[in-house]
Amino acid sequence: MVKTLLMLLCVTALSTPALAQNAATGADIAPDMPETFTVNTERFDFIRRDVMIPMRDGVKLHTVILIPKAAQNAPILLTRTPYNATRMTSKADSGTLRSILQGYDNMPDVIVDGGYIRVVQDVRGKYGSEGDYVMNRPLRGPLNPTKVDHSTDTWDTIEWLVHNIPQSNGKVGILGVSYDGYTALTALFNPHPALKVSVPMNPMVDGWMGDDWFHNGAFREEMLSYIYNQDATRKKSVIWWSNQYDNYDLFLNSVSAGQLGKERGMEQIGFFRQILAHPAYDSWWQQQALDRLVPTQRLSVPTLLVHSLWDQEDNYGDIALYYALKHKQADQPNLWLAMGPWNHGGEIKDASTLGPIRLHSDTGLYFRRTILEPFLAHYLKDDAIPLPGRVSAYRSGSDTWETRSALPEQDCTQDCATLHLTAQHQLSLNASASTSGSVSYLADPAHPVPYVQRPVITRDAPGSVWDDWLSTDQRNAASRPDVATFTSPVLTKPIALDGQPLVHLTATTTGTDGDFVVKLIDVYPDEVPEQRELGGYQLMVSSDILRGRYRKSFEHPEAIPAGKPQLYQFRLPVMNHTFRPGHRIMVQVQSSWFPLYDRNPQTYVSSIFTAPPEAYKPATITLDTAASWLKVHQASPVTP
Ligand code: PG9
Repeated sequence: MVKTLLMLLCVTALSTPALAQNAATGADIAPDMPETFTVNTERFDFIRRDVMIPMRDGVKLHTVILIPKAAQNAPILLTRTPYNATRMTSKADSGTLRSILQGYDNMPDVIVDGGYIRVVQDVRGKYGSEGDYVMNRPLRGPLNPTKVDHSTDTWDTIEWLVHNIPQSNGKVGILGVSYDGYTALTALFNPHPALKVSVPMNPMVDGWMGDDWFHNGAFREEMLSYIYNQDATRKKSVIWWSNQYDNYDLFLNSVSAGQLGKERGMEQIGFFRQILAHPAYDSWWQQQALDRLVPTQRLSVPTLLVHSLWDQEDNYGDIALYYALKHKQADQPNLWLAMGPWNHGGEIKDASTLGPIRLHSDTGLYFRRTILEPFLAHYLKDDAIPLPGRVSAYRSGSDTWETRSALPEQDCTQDCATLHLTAQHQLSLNASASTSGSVSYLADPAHPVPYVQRPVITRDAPGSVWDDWLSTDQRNAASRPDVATFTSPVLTKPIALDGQPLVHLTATTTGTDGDFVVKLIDVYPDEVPEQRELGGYQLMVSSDILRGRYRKSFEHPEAIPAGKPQLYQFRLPVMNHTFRPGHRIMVQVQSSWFPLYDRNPQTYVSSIFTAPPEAYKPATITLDTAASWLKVHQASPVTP
């Protein structure tokens, strides 16, 4: 069991009177516990302060401040979180800062070795903080008429910190993963002058387009448990329950995500009601998307966006934001990007493997030592050289780090590789190959394609493969009749692809709605002597889903005319991968990815959240291979 408590300096005993009456004899007996126990911290290497910092509206936010005893003129590293500041700063039964910071969203090597003062704050409405919680509280504006948001709360916090920590040098950096990366981004609005650097890692940026809640309109129903745990109570005191071990059964039996949420009483939760009310990309989503909002201001704080190439939760937003900033102004003097072969948050852990694949080194350590530490030190301590390149990118396949001035342009127009689908289930890089014909499959919502091998176990529960599902073997999918598979010949030379593949599918369906999942896959050679279990492994390198009703507009869904060819065009997540000689390139196309994404009934209904059981019908999907391909930037081949 995780040892917590230990760093809470004062523990108030629950027993009340100092002397309790002995019931039998009537005599007094002294209890063991003092009313308040004070931990002797003389031999700790840090000072802990638990404070309530007042915000401009009077609400006080619980903040843990950890100051190395040797600190003098030290910069502050701040994280603002909905995940319990006390838990995040109480991980060990030890008096050393390094042990205390072993918990979520801490990097003892960076923080302790760097001599930083560590500050972790509960956002308003969560755990020790006062006020009301709102999921990803929108910035002040049309969706937030109050005087406060995360940007003002960050400003007020920094103002307090720089005036109340005498050991600090008055410079603050904000950083964090996922939700805590989202709060690091919101700090960029009207930033406090003492905020010198922001490092949003795997931040949630646009919950509808491609981060936690939807991807291109398909709802991520595996996130229902997160919403339940996070939003039903302040301190996660009720948690998601299920009477079924396999989420595949649970979600199938519940018919729709809306129905399951209702069965769990989730209509009591404001954010769930918002989700039900906003299935399309309407102004409610648009007005809180940070890739739209951040570029409305000059990026004045040096910002390092950190992206995981196998991020199972937020693999859209930071890259969308990167391009949005670059489109606004090609030269962004305060923008940096690092991306590596990580799952969500993998960069702050040991990252020597990608799923079962052994990498050449601990890529998380490399990132922290050679990218993050110098970046922080340069802006917070003025004593190190700046990063050599604007983009530091790990090239999977060849296991190398690259330094570049920019990502390739978002939609490839130069040096592009086109991967053509053929009617013979081949994938051809040759523009003159014969591709005419079609490939069909039957998509049946009664037997959706599982996104991982069953049983599908709830994220965070023992046995769940959630963290690594993007790097799981795709062979199970390839052998299903409702997954169309297209494979290249065995490569004789390396092919290095990077940027965001653009999917261009032309298809008909016998239904009036439908989903398209496209997966770009590296197929390993049949025999991999140094790691035999990788023989024939099918590793996704970029994949995503498009809900067919949004093929023309994300805001205004439209039924699909049955039997009429339609274009389904969308971008896949960024990749930076070399397919090596002996490997093959594969594309898989399927119409469900369940139960990560809710099932499309394949009959057009106004909201899939309330689709009745009779709307779920099998449909035949036919891909016109002559008009179906993927296009992506081809980098010069890098041979390891
Ligand atoms: N991906 C998680 C999340 C971020 C923002 C909103 C909801 C969920 C997280 O890991 O924090």
